[in-house]
Amino acid sequence: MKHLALFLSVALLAACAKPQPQAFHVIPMPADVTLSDGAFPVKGVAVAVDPALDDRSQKAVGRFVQALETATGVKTRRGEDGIRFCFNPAMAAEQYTISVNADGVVVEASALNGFVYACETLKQMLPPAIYGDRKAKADWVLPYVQIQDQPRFAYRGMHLDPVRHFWSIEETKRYLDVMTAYKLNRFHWHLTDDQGWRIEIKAYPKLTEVSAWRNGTVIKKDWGSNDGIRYGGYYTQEELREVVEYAAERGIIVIPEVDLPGHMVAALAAYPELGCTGGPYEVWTRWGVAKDILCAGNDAIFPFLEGVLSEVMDIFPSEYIHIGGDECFNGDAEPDRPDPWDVCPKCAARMRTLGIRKGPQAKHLLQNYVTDRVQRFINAHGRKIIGWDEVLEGNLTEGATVMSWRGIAGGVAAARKGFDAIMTPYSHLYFDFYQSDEQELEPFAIGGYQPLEHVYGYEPFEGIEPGTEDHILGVQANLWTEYIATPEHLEYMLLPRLCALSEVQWCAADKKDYARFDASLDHTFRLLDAMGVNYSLDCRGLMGLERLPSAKQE
Ligand code: TNX
Repeated sequence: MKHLALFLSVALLAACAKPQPQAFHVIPMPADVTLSDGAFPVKGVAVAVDPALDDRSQKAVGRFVQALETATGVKTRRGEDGIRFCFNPAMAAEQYTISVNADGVVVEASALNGFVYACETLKQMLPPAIYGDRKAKADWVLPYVQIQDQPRFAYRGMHLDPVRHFWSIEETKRYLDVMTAYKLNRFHWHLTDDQGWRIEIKAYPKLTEVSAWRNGTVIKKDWGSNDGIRYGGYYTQEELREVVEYAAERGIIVIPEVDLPGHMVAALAAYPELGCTGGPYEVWTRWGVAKDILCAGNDAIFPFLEGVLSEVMDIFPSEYIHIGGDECFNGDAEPDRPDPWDVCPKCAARMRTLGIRKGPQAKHLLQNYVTDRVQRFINAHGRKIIGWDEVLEGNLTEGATVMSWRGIAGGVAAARKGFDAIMTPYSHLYFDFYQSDEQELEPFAIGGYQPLEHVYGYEPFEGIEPGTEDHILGVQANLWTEYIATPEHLEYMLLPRLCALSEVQWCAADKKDYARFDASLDHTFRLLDAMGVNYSLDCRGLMGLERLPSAKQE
């Protein structure tokens, strides 16, 4: 009896001594997860990489191993008895599996994205310090688990506006790092607008000499004001290629946007002959919607746009090139001035040639003409266009993809008409909006109110006509930066809302669970701390006492 008691207590002690994993906090939650008791230690673990992995996948695995060595402070070794990365050609490109048991860890995928996502899932199952850049004391174990995972949507995007405020290459790479951690795969880079031009175009040097710089910036919404500080910047083609490669190594495609024919005042400041009035124009110093746009009646805009887009397509290998198309009419800065296309003789002549009759549709049909010509040029180079949902007004040419931003209506209509669409409605996915309803305590923002749970609650198929869902390629959030001037503030607006976005993009609708997501937030915050990126603690909407757990319990 004594012996049995001794045996039992030793067994109990042994069980207790067994490393225990922490709770499962992976975001976005993988499709299938089966946890079991036990954990596999990974400090100084053996790593084996299947030589069938392509170069970028090997590199991605290498970054994971490096992170593990840095965080644990111990080198890994080669061997089959630890973590094995295996090539499995039967799997889809973004799919992966992870198996952890007493024999070790087996990761399987068929391509870069699968391996990148498997590594991020492994990292999120480890202590958050794995995302840091130094050795940390922690329980370096992986839970026994079987994971099978793949995304719901193929297009999982995040947008960034480097025009209204400029973000360095290093800051942009950090943004991409955050996207990688949450398994996003499209970076929509809004590189041109009224307040600046950010792409070096060799054929049009004035775009960087003149258009990249503005004479000051409006202060908040005091429209007559100007801070008097010359502001601007641009990316050289070499830097742009560096970002494309950095993203590609992480399974992210960079989609550049050249916004046309509106949001072009910066370009007009350098090449005023491309506008209806001939200028002079100044790179805009205020926010809002400008009246002046490219002149649709002037043939010279096409060689200009083709020259710009040729260089853009050379830099960016993306299948999709975003050509903007938003807010061409009813500019708010000069409410009493007519739209230039309504009064421009060259535009009137173009309308006559095209047989466009006067009326409310005329301007939209003229915009269709510009979009169509640019689309044909892009298609002739083997690429496709994406346009903001205004491109759908009138007659959009087959093969275009619509980005639905003014709510979901654009996406619904696009899918009904047989166009592909990306959902990015400003009702849910505008990260320049406030996250807390106590706005006076928040950094100044454009307006709106999109707390974390609201973002999380977005269902991309809601409102989409049954049978047309296949046209919804995916989901993206936008981060416009009129009122965001520092990297800390940028990250504050981005996070943790991007984490909520990632579940909208990745998880099947029945796998989403806000309570479970919310319960992982503390882990998420520690992970972001380790990455050294900023985030909002007030993202749950309510601030002050009501947010404290003690107050909740009462
Ligand atoms: C609308 S979304 C715009 C941008 C602004 C943004 C501010 C879109 C296609 N156009 O030019 O920055 O609102 O939220």
